Amino acid sequence: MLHRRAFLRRAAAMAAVLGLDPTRLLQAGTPVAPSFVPLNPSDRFKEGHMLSTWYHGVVSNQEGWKQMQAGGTALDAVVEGTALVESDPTGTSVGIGGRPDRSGRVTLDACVMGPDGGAGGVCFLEDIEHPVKVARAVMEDTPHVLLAGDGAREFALSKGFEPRNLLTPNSEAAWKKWKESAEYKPIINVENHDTIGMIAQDLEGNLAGACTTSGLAYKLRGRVGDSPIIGAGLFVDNQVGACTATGLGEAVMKTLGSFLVVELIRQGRSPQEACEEAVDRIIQRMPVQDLQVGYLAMDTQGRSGSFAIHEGFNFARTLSGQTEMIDASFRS
Ligand code: SD4
Repeated sequence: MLHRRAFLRRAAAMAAVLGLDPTRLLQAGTPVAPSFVPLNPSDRFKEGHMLSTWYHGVVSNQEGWKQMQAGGTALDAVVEGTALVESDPTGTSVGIGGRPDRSGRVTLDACVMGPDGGAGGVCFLEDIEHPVKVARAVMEDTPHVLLAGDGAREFALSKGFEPRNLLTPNSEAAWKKWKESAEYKPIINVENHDTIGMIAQDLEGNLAGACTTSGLAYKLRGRVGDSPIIGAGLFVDNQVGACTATGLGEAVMKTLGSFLVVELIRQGRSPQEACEEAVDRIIQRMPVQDLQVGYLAMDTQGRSGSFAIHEGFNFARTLSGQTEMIDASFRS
């Protein structure tokens, strides 16, 4: 272990090299990047703030606002808001109507996080309309965070969720047509852009988030994306902020994108700066011409941010009950 005096000497020398005030390095918890301003805990926003990915985010946010008006928490808002989208058979990558894997079976991923640091998720789940509600049950009723496949299905049934066929005639027809050429190109903007990620801050100022999807259309059987993975598709820290991701899950998982965004906000970046940096982290690591990723983030003070690799990512933002659709800015 480094002796304290040696540590102080080393810190002072490092500060001299970097041209920093050495006392800053020695204060516990001082951010290394001095130009960013940490959040002030007393500035919590308490008028209701919601961000949801894509066009169907409007419906989710409206439901979330209804929940909040009726005394619901941020967790109620995100679970009930995203559950509505899961029930919409016209959506092609969430719940009912979600495109199947290449074997023709619909498999779903979802997770939730609450303000107390609780987290729950399900992945590779079949036959259940509301994976987001099962994720909430995993969080609230088990000591675990993530249940997969048959185990997740059995758990859902034990909780009273009814099994049902999620493959709609439309989805089945699209899958059969795809099989004729069976060309699998996971270009997110073209094939698959309905995942819903939703983050919210309620009237008490508490944060929560949910993310639910059927994942990539015609994926390999067993493929799980970022959406049920805490820190990848979703991350919430009630002291700092929340983030959710949409797009090619593999790129988000390799950079643990949502955790990264929240961590950057903790260090003093605005939600916008944090989303941009997380997108750049992907761009620095892999070729991105055929992949899309978008992040949505908020902090505790009612500020929001959004950023994508390419043009085309949009989202719904609700502040104090007023909802608008916004086109995210992008890098290329
Ligand atoms: C996945 N991230 O399974 C999801 C897909 C998605 O908009 O977000 N589509 O990789």
